[in-house]
Amino acid sequence: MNKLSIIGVPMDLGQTRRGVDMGPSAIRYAGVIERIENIGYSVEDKGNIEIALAERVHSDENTNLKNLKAVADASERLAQTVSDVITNKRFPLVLGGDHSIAIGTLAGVSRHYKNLGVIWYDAHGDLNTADTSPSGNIHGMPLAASIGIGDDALTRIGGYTPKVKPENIVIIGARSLDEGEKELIKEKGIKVYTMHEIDRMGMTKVMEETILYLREKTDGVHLSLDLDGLDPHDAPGVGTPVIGGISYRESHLAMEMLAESQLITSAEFVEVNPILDERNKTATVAVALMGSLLGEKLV
Ligand code: Z70
Ligand code: MN
Ligand code: MN
Ligand code: MN
Repeated sequence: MNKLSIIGVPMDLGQTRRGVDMGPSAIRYAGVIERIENIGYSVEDKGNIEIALAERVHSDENTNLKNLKAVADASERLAQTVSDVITNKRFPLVLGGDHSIAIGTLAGVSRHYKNLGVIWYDAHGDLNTADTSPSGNIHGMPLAASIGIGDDALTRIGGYTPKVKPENIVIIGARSLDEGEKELIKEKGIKVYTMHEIDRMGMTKVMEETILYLREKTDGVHLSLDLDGLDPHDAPGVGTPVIGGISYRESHLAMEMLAESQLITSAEFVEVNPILDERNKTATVAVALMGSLLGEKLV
């Protein structure tokens, strides 16, 4: 595929820190369009999905899920936009925004595949529900919602559930999982490479196994990359940094191996928070990783 569409999602309603809504601007400022055009893609920027202002959203007393209705509403519109991009035979590249946007992205992507695979590159599992969440933040729930677990308002975006089968998911970089998430991982048989496996096996082997595993099972693979999967030294501009993460170089290697595999059919880069960043470092890292993912060559 040599045509790509950028979709910005200035979402900050899935968590409580301000600034992550500026992620799409920071990533554009870091030169994403030119970077991808230079690889040889025809790039269209579809602008941003409209997101309600946090100051104007009132919490619903019937649920502990923060901003549930506003997140669900944005997810529906994002799903439709992503789906239209794929219908037009373009590669959707979604820029967040907090990770709750994956609910909408996956709802749009999964309409087009019978056996969608997902790579969840993240320090967290994002497998919470209203019952297990320590925070009520929906950005800790998108993977659970996508396998059909959680509030109907989140699991039924687009009118169907589930979006992804648990056995088609690979989590990479996990190092901060809540108890309920650990139970769900075991119960559903979700494949996880924690930091322990990355240290022990090396990123090369982790990616070789991931690619082999998903190639057999799936007819398309979505990459959902949370910048907090990287070590905070390399990606400081995130709301919930967790030390001991994946390095910049390991991440480039992972993206280059995904490019070689030609497995990835859609991608999103989330949780870039320019207010917490150091001179737009994290957005710049995100753009560099997008370059490698999309086939940029060093020589
Ligand atoms: C915690 C929760 C989370 C991202 C933090 C944190 C979840 N497990 N997700 N940052 N991207 O509140 O559910
Ligand atoms: Mn906002
Ligand atoms: Mn996440
Ligand atoms: Mn995370």
